[in-house]
Amino acid sequence: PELIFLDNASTTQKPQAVIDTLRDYYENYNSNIHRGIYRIAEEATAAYESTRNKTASFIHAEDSRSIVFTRGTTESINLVAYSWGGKNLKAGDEILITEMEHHSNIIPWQLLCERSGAALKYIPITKDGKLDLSEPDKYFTDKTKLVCVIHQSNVFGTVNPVEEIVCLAHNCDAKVLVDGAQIAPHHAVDVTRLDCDFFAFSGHKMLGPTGVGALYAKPELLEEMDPFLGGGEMIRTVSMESSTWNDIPWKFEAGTPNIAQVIGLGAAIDYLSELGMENVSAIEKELHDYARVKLAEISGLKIYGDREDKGAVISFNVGNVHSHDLAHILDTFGIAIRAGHHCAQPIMQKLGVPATNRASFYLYNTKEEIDRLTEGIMKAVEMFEG
Ligand code: C6P
Repeated sequence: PELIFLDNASTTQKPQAVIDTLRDYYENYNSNIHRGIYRIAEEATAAYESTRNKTASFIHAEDSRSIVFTRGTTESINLVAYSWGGKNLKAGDEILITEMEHHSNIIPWQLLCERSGAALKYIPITKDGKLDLSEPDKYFTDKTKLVCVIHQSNVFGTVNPVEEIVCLAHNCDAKVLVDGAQIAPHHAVDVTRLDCDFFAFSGHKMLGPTGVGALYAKPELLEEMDPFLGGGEMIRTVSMESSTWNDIPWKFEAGTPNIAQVIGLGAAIDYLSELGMENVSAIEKELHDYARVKLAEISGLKIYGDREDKGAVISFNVGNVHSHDLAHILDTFGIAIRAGHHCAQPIMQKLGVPATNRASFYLYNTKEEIDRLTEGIMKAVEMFEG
């Protein structure tokens, strides 16, 4: 009960409503979906498919066929790399990403470049944690076929100008994939207004269970893409020689999916929708504003990419204290923060540091917890530096 959990960019705690929903499925109607001709199987199918509708409304997608359930952001991005990238990229083409990306939005493109012969280019970041879009013509060219960008940085909290990037990309006929892992839990998302082609996010970072997330893709793209995984349920017909595919989005959901987790994600979306995403953002902004002021009181503490207009994520180092040591000492005070490279090693290289500490806030955190964090850091620094 005393735990202060400030590692919400990594994963979030779950409300009782989500835990109860998982339990209800396993206790009362556990069965496979899309297959059984009996009552509980129909109930499970309806609950699973109703999450698809909720997910579409949550991110303002017009057509629920544009929502593919995956294991999370990482799988969603890999799905696009294989199924869209495999068909559409060749030597001479370019994939444009940024120096701010999480490894999940770097590695799939490096692998795709190896397979296809396409080249990977990076939009640079500035020292203060922003994308440097001052010379767009250098990066957005007629060779650019795909642009992949993180919406909110998991290291700095910077919210990138995705609408502007989508315009620049579409002007050169490139598709855009948005890594929405850190935006979907914290701010209202409207994929229709953004006009992005793909949007990936994870359920566990927005109060939902682990093992579930989604890929939004424009339906016409899903129609023309090849399947990602082969197996049951993604087919229409199978003969010994060849097969035909199910309709979208089921063409991309091979095998028995994470049924309980998808239904649990539906409960998380209900919870957030009832609160209202504007209220979630407002709570977090207040926490972030407060934390910036409090942490600034600590002598020798440096915040990376510090700015007012960003998400509630603060990366910092204090004096010469190694981030792992600080996180370890804070843990002994019952405070959980993340320390390390945050799966964003190119950012660390750019900042010239091996690692940072990171405190990331969510709607259930409080100002008292931020006071305890501040006191904890001061005590830890005293221990290390005398
Ligand atoms: N970032 C963090 O502590 P998965 O693991 O597939 O749910 O999400 C991957 C991912 C992709 N993009 C961004 C921007 C992310 O922040 C993450 C996950 C966690 O920062 C764990 S490394």
